[in-house]
Amino acid sequence: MTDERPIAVVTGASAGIGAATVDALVGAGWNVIAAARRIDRLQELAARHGDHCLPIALDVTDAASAASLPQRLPEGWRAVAALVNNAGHDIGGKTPFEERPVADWIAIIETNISGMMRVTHALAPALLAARGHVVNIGSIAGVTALANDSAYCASKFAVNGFSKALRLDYSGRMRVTEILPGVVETEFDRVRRHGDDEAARRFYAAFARRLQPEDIAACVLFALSQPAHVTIAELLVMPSA
Ligand code: 8X3
Repeated sequence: MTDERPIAVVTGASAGIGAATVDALVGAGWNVIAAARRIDRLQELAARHGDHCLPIALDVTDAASAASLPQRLPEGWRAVAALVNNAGHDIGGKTPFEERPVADWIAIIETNISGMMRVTHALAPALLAARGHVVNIGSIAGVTALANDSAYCASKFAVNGFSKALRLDYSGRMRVTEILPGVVETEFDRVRRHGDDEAARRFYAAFARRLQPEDIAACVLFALSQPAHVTIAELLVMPSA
């Protein structure tokens, strides 16, 4: 790869907001490393983008997988200038706290906050060298409590605190943005409900309007497209009705 396009890493890139973000960034002139656990699911996405998308296996809950990410990048893909921390889930969520094993709740924390920290830590040297940009996908659940979603809210409030503090730590050296979406229509809810399509359909149908993954990808691109003296700190994004 010899072109001068800037390089971004997107986690959780195999579907939903992650895949839409890969599409948007490649379309806007980035080369994108699309990272997710299931590399087979990244192949179709990568095939759409030819040389401008590199699929790579990444399990953010696996310390070795995250820590080795920079070394696993091929030459020409190592000067990462942006990281979009999108990997996250709410498996078992929308359930009263006592009704599920605590391990389920801790698994949400493990992916949504520990995973985000692992990948950010691994890529921090490259991002600092590039005077780069971290974009964390938070949630409205990071500033407002949602009923029966205590672990998810805890994880997203943590993402909000992590993002705010990281922005201070790296002021002048690296930009940090948090995007906080309201309800986005993806496979997120079906995964949350262990594949129950009908329950997911009912959940999204309860909202008059839902955001689409492309709406959030456009917000990521907006944040990344600002001139160097502008930091989009937080974007709270809601469906219009
Ligand atoms: C999105 C949370 O409950 O709107 O982060 O699907 S929910």
